[in-house]
Amino acid sequence: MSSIAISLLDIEDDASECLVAEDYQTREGKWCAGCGDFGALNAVKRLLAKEQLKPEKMAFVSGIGCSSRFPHYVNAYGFHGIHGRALPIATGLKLARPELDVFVVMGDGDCTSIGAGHWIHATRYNPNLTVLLLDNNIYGLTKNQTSPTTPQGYKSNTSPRGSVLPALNPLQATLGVSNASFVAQTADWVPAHMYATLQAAYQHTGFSFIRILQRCPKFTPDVFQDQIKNPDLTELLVHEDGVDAPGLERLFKARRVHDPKDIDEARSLAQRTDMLRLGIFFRDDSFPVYDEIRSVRPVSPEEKVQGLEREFDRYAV
Ligand SMILES: Cc1ncc(C[n+]2csc(CCOP(=O)(O)OP(=O)(O)O)c2C)c(N)n1
Ligand SMILES: [Mg+2]
Repeated sequence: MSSIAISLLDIEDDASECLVAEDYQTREGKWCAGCGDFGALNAVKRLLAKEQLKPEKMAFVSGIGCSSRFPHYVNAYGFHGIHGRALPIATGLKLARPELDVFVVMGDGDCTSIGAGHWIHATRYNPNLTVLLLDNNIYGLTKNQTSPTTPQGYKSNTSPRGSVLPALNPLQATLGVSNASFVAQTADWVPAHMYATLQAAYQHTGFSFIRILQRCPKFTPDVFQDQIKNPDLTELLVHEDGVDAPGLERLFKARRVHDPKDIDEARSLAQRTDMLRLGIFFRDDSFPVYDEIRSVRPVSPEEKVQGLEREFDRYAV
């Protein structure tokens, strides 16, 4: 079930070498034609090239799902992990190797269903991770089961008469957690916005949570169709501390100035369903970051043995 994907191209450690987006891809993504995961991968590759990140200095951690195939395609260290467990794996990695840039890729089932407990606590721990939730509103890999984010009434193999509950809103849930420090929403069909959002998330110090609305042409082809066809149903959140990209103002007429420091407005906007909102809902760099306050000091084998002996002595009878 779990496997480790290590994919480093043989790139010489030459400071003068400039990597382009294509240098960060190892092979063609194995997703269906029209899957939004392709767009997310492209945006990530652009980010890595913009930041000139070294493949050997970053890691991509995922769970299990179509979206979790991501690490196989990125030229970096990768851990294609266990369903729902990407966040604790990534948190442990960041604690042990703070010098690495750690990215996490999860599906909606991965993050908001089996991994929900980890999601809440990772948000509160606020480790310095860039976290992508690829939300196609369905379990894709296992072929069409209702997930927590499936819209009410939507039919699937597990809910043939339609999902009975209102969908869980990942933005609302994340914004409700103490110490949540960065929450944004973007969409795979607005690549310029997705790229700008990834850049802002990467630059944020702490748990940068991005919900990427992701098309699944196979099992949820309808869920985002209205918004894709009619840009007037989408409102961009804009601010000097938010994200924007050239040309977006021509496509999206509805723009709202929202200060990402305003948690009350962020929560109120996240729960509204009148329009689709893209942008940074909340960000605050001043919150405690777990890997900074609890950094793990490297321990030598001798120190480990001494520590064990101390503990054995303590419990000796
Ligand atoms: C512990 C465990 N439970 C269940 C599964 C089966 N399983 C694999 S992927 C998946 C859901 C994938 O959906 P999602 O996380 O939304 O990712 P997507 O495929 O839609 O990208 C499930 C239930 C598993 N691999 N491991
Ligand atoms: Mg999914």
